[in-house]
Amino acid sequence: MKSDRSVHSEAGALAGVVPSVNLAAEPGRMDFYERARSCNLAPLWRVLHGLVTDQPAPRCVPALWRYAETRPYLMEACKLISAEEAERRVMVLENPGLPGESRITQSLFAGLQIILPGEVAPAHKHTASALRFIIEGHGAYTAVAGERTMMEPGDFVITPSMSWHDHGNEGDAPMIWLDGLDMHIVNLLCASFREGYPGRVHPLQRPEGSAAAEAGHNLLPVDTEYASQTSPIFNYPYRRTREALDQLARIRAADAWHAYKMKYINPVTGGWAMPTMSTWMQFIPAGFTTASYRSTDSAVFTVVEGSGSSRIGGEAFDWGPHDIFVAPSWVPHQHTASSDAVIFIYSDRVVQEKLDFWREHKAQP
Ligand code: 1HN
Repeated sequence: MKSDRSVHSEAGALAGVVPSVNLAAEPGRMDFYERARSCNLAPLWRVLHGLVTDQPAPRCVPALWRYAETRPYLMEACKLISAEEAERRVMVLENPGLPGESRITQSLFAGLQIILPGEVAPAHKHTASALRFIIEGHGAYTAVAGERTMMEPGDFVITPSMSWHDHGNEGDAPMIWLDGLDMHIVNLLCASFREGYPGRVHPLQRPEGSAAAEAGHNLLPVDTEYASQTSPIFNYPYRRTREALDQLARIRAADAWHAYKMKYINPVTGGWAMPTMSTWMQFIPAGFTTASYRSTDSAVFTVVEGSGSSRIGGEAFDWGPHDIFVAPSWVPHQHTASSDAVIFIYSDRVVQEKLDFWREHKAQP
């Protein structure tokens, strides 16, 4: 027979139980539950409403990483370990609601990578796709599937699933970027593979600029077949993104919820640039406050230019250039720009759309 205390703690663990379950009758069912457990059986009625929640119940919480606070840790890491020894010298942005899980949201990874002049991050490939959003520095390249691209602040660079990639810094200052990866989605589905390249770097197979020449001008070579679901453009340069937002802001009024927000697209399909992570760049003019918005995709925001503040749920976060913050699934958020602000955003929206899950709600301004 169970002690009173264990019966009480059992009842306490029943948060999420079906409301019609008579808790007073539960002690009389314990023997059945225990025998069932020995046969790897469990009663659904004790867990049902925790499994199927009325609305999103993210463990991920609103959070902000100030660049002034994170950058010194990146510099210190450089004194402790080389890019080569680390394979990738990355400090993981861990959501405070998900400590030790290498998650910035429940589905997404974020980290800040630093590479010093002369260093190489050796070639490897994996099932997970990666995006790089360049924060600081000049003169570093990434090579993807045999083609190099030089990275500049504000550039959005893609490493598709299972493509060889290495990075190198040929400049004279540290280079820092944000890495966004989908490995938690890959791992949920138990589909992860990884391989290291036998050499330090993968051989170059195409001249720099090939991808941009083929796919970067709203034109595609007539007979090329594109089998991948990832955009053939693997560097979306900031200069052109910024110009696009500038032009949009000249010809139309700001949207109440998004101000000016443009999505990065795959020119082959017109859809999102990556199959597992949606990406956008947003421009919020000085003095503008966006109306409260929520959607089922948790999103990661990286400030490129300007400063302002965001309300995310009940919390307020002030931000400036290179700060990174998170709005969890279904938590209402709104932004106020105190100077012209440009923000890079990524989320798992594209996955949710493909699975018919995605929802949004726009509060009336
Ligand atoms: C990775 O391969 C890179 O290639 C960066 O630069 C960050 C985080 C987790 C797993 C693999 C890169 C990563 C990563």
